[in-house]
Amino acid sequence: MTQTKPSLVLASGNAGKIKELQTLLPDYLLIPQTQFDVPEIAETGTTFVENAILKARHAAKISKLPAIADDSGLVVAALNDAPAIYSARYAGQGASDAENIAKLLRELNGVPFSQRNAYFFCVLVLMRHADDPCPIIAQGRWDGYILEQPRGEHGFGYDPVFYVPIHQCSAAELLLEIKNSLSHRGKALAQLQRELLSATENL
Ligand code: ITT
Repeated sequence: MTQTKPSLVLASGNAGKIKELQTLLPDYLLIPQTQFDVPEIAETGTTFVENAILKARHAAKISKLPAIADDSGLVVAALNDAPAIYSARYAGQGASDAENIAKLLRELNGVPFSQRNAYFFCVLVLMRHADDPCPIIAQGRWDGYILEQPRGEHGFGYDPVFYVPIHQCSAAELLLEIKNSLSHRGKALAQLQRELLSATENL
């Protein structure tokens, strides 16, 4: 007998995230929010968790299905923790990954490698419905350093300048499976999945 997978709306317009989350959650049917004509919502929060809740609630409200959102970014110590929640729009609204990377490298110009430590942070929020008073919230962190030049072709966002010490390469030089096994998103997903096991029956 074939069992249908539970559906979750994925409240993201970022193709890189969608690909990683689909690989990480094979037991769920993840439906990108564009299929429900969910427009992007302004990310007006000041923390990752606030923005993730805003996005999940918005997608659940319009689709009338459970929704999962990812708010994530890069936190750089030498830049007083910027760009963080502004990572996607660091070089301005609608900036490309290349423009954001170029700005990051300009801001870090002259900073020695030992002071270029940084981490990616990811908050995942699952809301069973738009008025869910108890959303499932999970988070993960991935530590590394910011390189002086981009390297590698995989991944998205700041991956080409994020140095991964244990593999001695950039995140964009890692295969998707390896990145997922180490990353902020992979760790947040593992935490979320533990919670989901018990929550699924309530979906
Ligand atoms: P959605 O809100 O539609 O999901 P977004 O790209 O605007 O897409 P965020 O506001 O959460 O999402 O911004 C996340 C940014 O942080 C993303 O655009 C990248 O620049 C960066 N980022 C997050 N995770 C990353 C990763 O795994 N690798 C590289 N960069 C990442």
